[in-house]
Amino acid sequence: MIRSALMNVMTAAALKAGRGLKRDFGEVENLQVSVKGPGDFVSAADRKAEKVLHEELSKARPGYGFLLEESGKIEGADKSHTWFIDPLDGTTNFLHGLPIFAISIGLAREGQIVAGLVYNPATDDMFIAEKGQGAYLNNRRLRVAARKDMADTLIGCGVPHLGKAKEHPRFKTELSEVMAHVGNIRRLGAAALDLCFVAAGNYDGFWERNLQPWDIAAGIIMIREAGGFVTDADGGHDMLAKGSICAGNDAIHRNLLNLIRAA
Ligand code: 2AM
Ligand code: CA
Ligand code: CA
Ligand code: CA
Repeated sequence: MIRSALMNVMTAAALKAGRGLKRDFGEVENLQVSVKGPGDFVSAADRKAEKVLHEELSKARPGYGFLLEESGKIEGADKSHTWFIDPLDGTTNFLHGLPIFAISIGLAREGQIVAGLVYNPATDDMFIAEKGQGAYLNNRRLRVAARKDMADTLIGCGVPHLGKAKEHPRFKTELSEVMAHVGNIRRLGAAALDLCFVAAGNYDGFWERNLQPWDIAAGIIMIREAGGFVTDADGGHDMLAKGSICAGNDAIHRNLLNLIRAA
């Protein structure tokens, strides 16, 4: 695998921010935590990592715009490029000492996602993908799972948190519909990593609603470059705008989409 200049920039920024996250994860009990809303937390670790990512990527690619979870939108002179950044996806896991969290960096050019990186500093797993170049985990080429029979599958999902109480009834209906047809279900709590687990063939499929562009931009290109299918929960391609996602190989994606649409 030949890593592009762009991917070197993204990797260096993620490793630098990841060193800070690793340190903070080691003494998570001392971190300053604030509440954004019901079931919605942010810590000093999220903010520090975001600052490093913004600084490093601005230095390397001056003028590109940003959409950052904690700082929001930062316009750049270059209107054709936007970074979608989640400095810490899986904050709840992080704060509970669970090593299932990641930095997520997606890059869009003229509205198309062209590169993605998801890095878990706790496990040193680095997922990268570039348009037309494939998806990789630590230099190993990724391919979505080949299973076609729903009864054999392991399906990931997201559970709406306390602040999304209005979404609970719909989720419960979807969950019972999906549970009636698939082998088993998982909920790990870090959407960016969840999508990488589809790309790597760990999960056969995944669905979640109420996500933000920074949660999924990198994971979307990861799955496509691993030969998978990704749509929004209505079967269209407005994942970033709608915040819903359904993914898998050709057959599993289609079956899963039908189950949640019928729910
Ligand atoms: P976060 O840890 O970066 O906030 C898990 O289902 C996904 O939902 C994660 O990507 C998580 O991202 C996100 N998430 C968790 N709590 C959230 C909240 N209160 N609002 C929006 N997204 C949330
Ligand atoms: Ca958050
Ligand atoms: Ca997130
Ligand atoms: Ca986050």
